[in-house]
Amino acid sequence: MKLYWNRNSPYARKARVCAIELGLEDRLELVDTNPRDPTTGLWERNPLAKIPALELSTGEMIYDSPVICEYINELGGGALLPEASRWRIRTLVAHADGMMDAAMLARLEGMRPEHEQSPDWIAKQLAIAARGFDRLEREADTLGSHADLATIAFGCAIFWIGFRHPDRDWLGPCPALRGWYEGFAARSSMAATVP
Ligand SMILES: N[C@@H](CCC(=O)N[C@@H](CS)C(=O)NCC(=O)O)C(=O)O
Repeated sequence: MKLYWNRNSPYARKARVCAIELGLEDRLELVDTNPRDPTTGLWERNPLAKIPALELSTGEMIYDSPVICEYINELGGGALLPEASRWRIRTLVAHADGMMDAAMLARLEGMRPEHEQSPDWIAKQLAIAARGFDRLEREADTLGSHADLATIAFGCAIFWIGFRHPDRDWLGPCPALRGWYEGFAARSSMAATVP
C-alpha cells in the first residue's frame, strides 16, 4: 500500500503510528507528498488534495485519516478499536482531530498576508483547541497507557499543536494530561514518527 504523507502532517502521523503499533509498517510504502503541488498526482487520487491518502494494491484510494486508521486497524486484527468502546473511541478521535483542525485553521490564517488575516478568526480557532485541552485534562485519567485509535490521535494532536503554536504553553494548565502525554510520547511508535 502507498501512503501519501509527509513527516510534518499530524494526520498522516496517526496512520503511521497505527501501522507500527500493529506491526504493519513494512506494508506501507511512504510517498513523500506536498499536498499543494498539483504535479504530484495526489489531486487525481484524492480530489480533496489532502494527505494522508492510502492507495491499496488494487488502486482503490482510502481517505481521510480516521478512515485510513480504521482500515489499517482492521488489517492488523482490530486491537486499536475494541468493540466494547467503539463509539467512545470514535468520538475521542473526532475530539482530537477537531483540536488539530482548529489549530491548523489558525496556522493557515496566520500564513496569509498580514492585511488579509483575521485576528478574531485565529483567536476563535485557538480557543476551540484550548477547550479541547481543557476537556481532555478532566478525562486524562481515563485514557490509560495503551494505544488505541483515540490515544494515538491525542498523542499526535498534542505534539503538533505545541509544535506549530509554540507561543502558548498548552499543557501548562493540564498537569494530568501532561503526565499522560509524556508516557504516551515515549512509545517507540511515537518516537519513530516525530516530525
Ligand atoms: N480531515 C483530514 C485532514 C487532513 C489535512 O488537513 N491534511 C493537511 C496536511 S497536515 C493537508 O493535506 N492540507 C492541504 C493543504 O495544506 O493544502 C484528515 O483527517 O485526513
